Order: sequence, then C-alpha cells, then structure tokens
Amino acid sequence: MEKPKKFYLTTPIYYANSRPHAGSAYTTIVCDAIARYKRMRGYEVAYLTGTDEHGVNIERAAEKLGISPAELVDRNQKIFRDLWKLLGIQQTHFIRTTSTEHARAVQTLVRRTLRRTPHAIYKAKYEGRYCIYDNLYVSDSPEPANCQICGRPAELISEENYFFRLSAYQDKLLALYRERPDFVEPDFRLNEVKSFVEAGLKDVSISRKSIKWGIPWPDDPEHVFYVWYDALTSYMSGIGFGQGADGDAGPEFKKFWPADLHMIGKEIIRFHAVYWPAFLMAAELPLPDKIFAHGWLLFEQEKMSKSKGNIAHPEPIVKAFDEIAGANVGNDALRYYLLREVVFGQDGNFSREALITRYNADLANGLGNLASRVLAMIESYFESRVPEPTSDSSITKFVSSSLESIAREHYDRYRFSAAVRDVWRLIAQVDAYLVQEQPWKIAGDPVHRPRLREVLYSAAEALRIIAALAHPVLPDATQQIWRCLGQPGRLADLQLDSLAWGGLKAGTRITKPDAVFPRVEVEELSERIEAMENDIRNPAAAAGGPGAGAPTAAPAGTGSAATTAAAPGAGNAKITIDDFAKVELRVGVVKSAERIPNADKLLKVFVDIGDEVRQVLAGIAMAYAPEDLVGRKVVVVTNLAPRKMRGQESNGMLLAASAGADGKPVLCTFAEEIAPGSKVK
Ligand code: ME8
Repeated sequence: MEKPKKFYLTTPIYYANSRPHAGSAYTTIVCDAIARYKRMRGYEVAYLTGTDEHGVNIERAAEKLGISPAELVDRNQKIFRDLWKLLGIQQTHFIRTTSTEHARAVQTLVRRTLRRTPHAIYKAKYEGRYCIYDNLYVSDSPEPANCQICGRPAELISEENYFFRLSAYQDKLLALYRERPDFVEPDFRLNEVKSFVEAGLKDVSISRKSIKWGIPWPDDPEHVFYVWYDALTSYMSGIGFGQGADGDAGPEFKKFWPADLHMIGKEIIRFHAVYWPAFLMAAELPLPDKIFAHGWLLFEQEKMSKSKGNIAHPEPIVKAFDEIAGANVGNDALRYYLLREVVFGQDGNFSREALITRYNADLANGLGNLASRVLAMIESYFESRVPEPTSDSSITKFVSSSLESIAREHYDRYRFSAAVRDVWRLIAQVDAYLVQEQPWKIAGDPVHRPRLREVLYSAAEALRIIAALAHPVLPDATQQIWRCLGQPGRLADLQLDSLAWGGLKAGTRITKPDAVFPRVEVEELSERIEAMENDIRNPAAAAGGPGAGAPTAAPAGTGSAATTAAAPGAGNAKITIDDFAKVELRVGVVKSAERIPNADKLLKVFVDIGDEVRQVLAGIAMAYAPEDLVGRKVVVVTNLAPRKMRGQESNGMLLAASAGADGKPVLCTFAEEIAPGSKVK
C-alpha cells in the first residue's frame, strides 16, 4: 500500500517584540502558498509558525513600555495571530516559546544531548560582544565591535556559560552538504554556508546568566537558554517533542519529524544550516530535509525592518483594498504581488504604486475580466449552461501542457514568480483566442452555433484549470470563480493530479460573478493605505486626536471633509460640543499652489494662516487649477497631525463639500473680507 504522503513545513518563529510588517508576512504568505499547493498534491500538511518570546530585546522592549515581558509577548503574539487570520494563513500549529510544553521540549533536548553525546556541551567563561537586537554573537573578543546585521555597537558580555562544541561538527557538516547538496537552497546560499564552515567553526555559548527572561537550564536554573537554542527547538516542540510518554516525543512528532522544509529569510541561514543540524546531530535526531532561504523585501532599496522603521504593514493594504474595491480582494492582491514581483530567493522591492498597478493590470483586467466575460457570454448565449463542445480547440493543447509544467517545474521547486507568470500566459492565450474567435460576433448566427459552443466551452474549461492552478496564490478569488463555474465544494480539496482538460461537464449551471477584482483608482487607494498606515504609526491620534479614527481619517489633508463625513464607518453618532472644539479651524488665504507629479488628484497648496504659511496637500486637482486658487480664502483644519502623501508632508486640511454623484470637491470660502488666521467656530 502507498505510504500516506506528509509534509511538514515551518516559518521562523517571529520575534514578539514588535508588530509584523510586510517583510515578516512575506515568509508566512510564501509558506501558506506552499501548504495549499501541497494539500492539492495529496499531502497531509503540518504548517508551523509562532512567536519567539524570550531574550534581552523582549526584556528591554517591555521595560521601555513599563510592562512585564509576559504582558508584552501576550499582547504581541495576539497581533501576529490576528494578522495571520486576516491574511487567511492556514497554519496548523502555532508555538509560543513561553509555553510550558516548549520549555519542557528545550530541556528535553539538552538532556538528551548530554546523554547521547556528553562531550558536546561544557561550561566555560565567555567574554565577547553580543548584539541584543539580532541576538547574535558578533565577536568572541571583548574589543568593541558592531553587529554585522544591524550595524549597531554590540554589548560586552562576560560570564560563565554552557557551550556547545560546534567545532567538533565541522567535518560532519561538510559531509552533510556534500552528500545532500539540496539541503540548503538556493545553491548560492549553500556555497556561502560551506565557505563559512570551511573557514573553521568556534564553539557557541548556549546559555546566559545575566538574563532572567528565558528557559532555565535543567538542574542549573541560574542559567537560561540562549535564545537561538530555545527558538530553533520550537520546530520540534510545536509538534509535540518532549511530550510523549518516553519524554522525547508525542505521536505528532513521530509522524511529522523530520521537517520537510524550514523556510527562512537569508539573514538567519547560519543558525539554520550550521547550528541547527549540529544541535540535532549531537542529540541523535534526524535532520530536516531542506532549508530554503528567501531574499528580503526591500523598501527604497533597504531591508524592510522594524529597527530601521522603513516598513509597510499588511493590514492597511488588505483593508484598504477591500474597502475601496468594495470586495474581498485585499488578501489576494497582496499575495499576488509578493509572489509574482519577487523572484523567489532574490531580494525584491516593495512599492505601493507597483502593487496597485499590478492589481489593476493582472487581476482586474487579466483574470477578473476573463472570468466575467466568459461567464457573461455563457449566461447570455446558453442560458447559463456550459455548452457541449464539438471538438478540441486550439487552446486545449496549450492549457494541458502548461498544467504539468506549472506544477512540476515551478510550484514543486518553489518558483512562484515563474508559476504565476505561466498561469498569466494561459490567461493571455485565452484572451487572444477570444479576440480571434469573436464569439460575440457569431452569437446571433445559428450557422455558427457549433463553433460558438466550442469557443465558450474551451474558454470556460481553461478558466476552470487556471482557477485551480492559481489557487495557492489567490485563494479567495479562485474559489469564487470555481463556484461561479458551478463546481461543487472547496477548490482547496481538488487534487491537482486529477485536473485534466475535459473535467468541466456540459450542462453545468454557471452563475455570472460580481466583478471578481473591481478596478481601483491608484491614487485614492494609495492615499487610503497611507492614512491607515499613519494610524498604525500614530495610534494615539487614531484613537482620539483630531482627524482620528482609522476608517474615517482618510481624506485628511485632501481637502474633502464632506467626503469624510459620508465615508463608510462614520455612522450617525452625535458628538458633543467639546468633541467639536477639539478641531481647530482657521481662515487661510492661498499664497500659491502646484500640481504633484503622477498624482492626478492632489495639489500642493501653500496657505497663509495668519502666523505662518502651511503646506497642505488637497485632493482638489480635478476641480481647481493651481493658478485659480491664489488669493482664495479657505477654511483650514490647523491642528491635524502631519501626514505624508506621495512622499510629501501635508500639514492640515482644507474643508470642502462633495458635490454631485462624482463627489467633485467644492472648497468652503467666505463672501466677506476676513483676515487670515481668524478662528472659525
Ligand atoms: O529572525 N523581507 O525573527 P524575525 C523578507 N525569531 N523577510 C523578512 C524581512 C524582510 N524585510 N524582515 C523579516 C527571527 N523577514 C527569529 C527566528 S527561528 C527559529 C527564529 C523574515 O521576526 C525573516 O527573514 O526577525 C524571518 O524569516 C522572519 O521574517 C522572522 O523574522
């Protein structure tokens, strides 16, 4: 009998000292796509993620906030869980390193190591430089040194520690890389790792005396475990290591260990490809099958990172897309962009404009448009029933052959951008086929009925296959298309091995979808994301300050308070006079105004408010020419927190009414003479 196929994959466990950004979400989204794909290939998948909750940086972050480390990690792990839920991540296991089962697993691992390879661990004095931000031993000398990852000065550590005899594993590790050349991927990363090991390995300290916030060393509780020994063990504790009757393993561990894939970012490769296999060898445990190190998501050419503050958060992207498109498309938009734009394994740049542009071009105009057109034609010409084809069409072969290559050559090898590119080639092919056959032209002529059947059957069948192949990347939209094609159940349950041309049955009742990916206006969405992003950066203002309230603060500085009041979520709640008094309104006189390159709606307006001239960005370019504004009296909200749009700062907001169905802005002004700076109340 064939052995049941299982696949165990992990993300790193995330530092719980701050909230995740799009770079952190990248690893999780990639793994989610792999997990979904593997399930569609018949694997029982275990997918682990979690939070890394010990270490000095957690201790210090909590101290800064005046709360305990336990409170901090409790709060932050929830932010991670909520984000994964929002992003539709289907992890099966979530491990927290502060859980008792994890502590037991770490202690079990070290006990087991001491039993099986007693000389692997010893006690000695440690003096060296350590980076508390990256939890990295920067140098083994007390001389000042900067961290290789973040560049900040490393701290001096001098204490007695437990050491792991990594130096004894040099030959074994080199043999591992030789015998299993795909243990580390991509191959250029394996070469880096090999060179590092060939240069000689030093023993590593795996305990700390100076820290309290960690897992106590068994029978020597003055020491706590070094965070990387602790964190790496989560890959096993998360599936039950240390929980079984024999102290070593529960049934899930027995079933899923060793892991098939540890997906990580490139900066933590040494911990995974050098330390981790050595720790496991010393404990006589099987090694994972593969470590895959992906590249970084860059923001303005630098690594997106919380310590540098150059970050984009996923929540505003997903929520703003859903809101502006009026449909559940944000998740798919973000996943598509990350998996398509970044060549997997390499660094990739993140740009909000590119994300929205790709959405409009590839999702709205591409897949969404194809689905709507094909289904609408079947509804009109065949009373919503899939027609019976007479023969194979010219796209049959193309679709059938792509099916195999997209799965085996791309998805199987984690080449997402190539997989997605080829699915979109199929879409282009079907589009071209429709343009060539022009079913809308022959529909009225009974002579062409057989050809019309063939064309629309082929287009619908191609759409079904495209939906299935794109599902790991676009789980929401493809499920909707699947349902509209009259296919029962969850697309996630489809087995790709059974996917073949001809599976769509003639006579199946279809439904026309609402727009699968409604088009969005780049600038409007970009501004909305920026406003939500500002609310995350500046939570105090979002919670109560002027212009506050995430859902309604969007047009701040865009000159359209009237639109703000009507925005979804504003509701009809009454405010008190004190609430109103919080908003400082003043008369302004426009000194000059100019357009902003590549922003159709925005004008940069310099406005005199009595004691200063303010720069305000206003979303009025469609209604006013910059030169017509000079000398105009306007109403300015002057105590709004500054915010950036299109890289430019806006320091206030111009009040405007929103006229007609298209919401054209009309600026508030005064008929009488009035001095700039006068209060409006
Ligand atoms: O490293 N682009 O946690 P972490 C792509 N706790 N990936 C990024 C990224 C970016 N800009 N920024 C972060 C840790 N990541 C340890 C792991 S595992 C036993 C312990 C990725 O929160 C990063 O590469 O700093 C890593 O894969 C993940 O986010 C967690 O990073």
